[in-house]
Amino acid sequence: MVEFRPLQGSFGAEVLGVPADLQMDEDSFRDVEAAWFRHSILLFRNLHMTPAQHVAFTRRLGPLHIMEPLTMNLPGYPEVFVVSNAVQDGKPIGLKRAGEGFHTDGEDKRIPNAGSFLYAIAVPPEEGDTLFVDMYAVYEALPDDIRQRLVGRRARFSRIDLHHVHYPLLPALTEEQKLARPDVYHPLLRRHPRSGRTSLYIGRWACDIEGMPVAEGRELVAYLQEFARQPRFIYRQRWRVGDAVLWDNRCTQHCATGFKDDVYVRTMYRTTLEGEVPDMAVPATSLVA
Ligand SMILES: O=C(O)CCC(=O)C(=O)O
Ligand SMILES: [Fe+2]
Repeated sequence: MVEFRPLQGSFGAEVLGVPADLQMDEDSFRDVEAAWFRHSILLFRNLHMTPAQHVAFTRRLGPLHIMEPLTMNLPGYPEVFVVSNAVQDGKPIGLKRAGEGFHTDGEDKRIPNAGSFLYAIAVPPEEGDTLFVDMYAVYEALPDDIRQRLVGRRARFSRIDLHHVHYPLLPALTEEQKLARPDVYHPLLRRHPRSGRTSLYIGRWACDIEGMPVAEGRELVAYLQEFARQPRFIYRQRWRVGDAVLWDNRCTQHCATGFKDDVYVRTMYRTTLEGEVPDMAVPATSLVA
């Protein structure tokens, strides 16, 4: 029987009683999926999955997204994106220092990714944790006056404006790259299509707020980002080899933390779910009264 052991209140659960290759019957799978919508992140331990099994499990949750360019994906498995500092035959096997900064995957795209499933292949003996933020809890804890200001609002997410801030060591975006990643607007209060719950939807590519003076929008975005970083909303995943975390990008944020990457190797395989255009939540009157 599949069981779920809560990680931090209702946020996150460890899944017990599933096969190590995650190939399970339909009833078990439905239990796992329902628990995912209840807890937003699921931790699996001691897995032994081939890349094909990793892909097969994720595909049961929805259509998969293939990360482009394909240079950072596992050879033969375009659905498996590699986060790693390892170098093989003089070539990096994956993307180094991915996701160091609170974000939700694909937030800077018109159609952000619904979920991601990260599997630990090699981990350093210390550090290299991932932080996950419960954005339902953040929304519910916001001061009333702030929540009121967010109703009906969308934030502007911009790679173009923030590329040099988040990737100071990378070359500037070319005109072609800018055209490929235009600014997008997403509702700040997002309704989850499956749980029906409202979360604060924000991440590191958010700049300012549509229809608000730029400085005021910037200040509010900075306040929200800061507010969401409080330890009471955060679960810290300390990775062991064989761990995998399935997270919901619609109602969580995450942040990779550093480690001694000149000393240790850290390699993670990630499958990514396609998503949908975010829905704006119309908050219950009791919360905005
Ligand atoms: O490596 C990690 O801890 C997370 C990296 C990340 O942001 C991701 O895979 O989406
Ligand atoms: Fe990420």
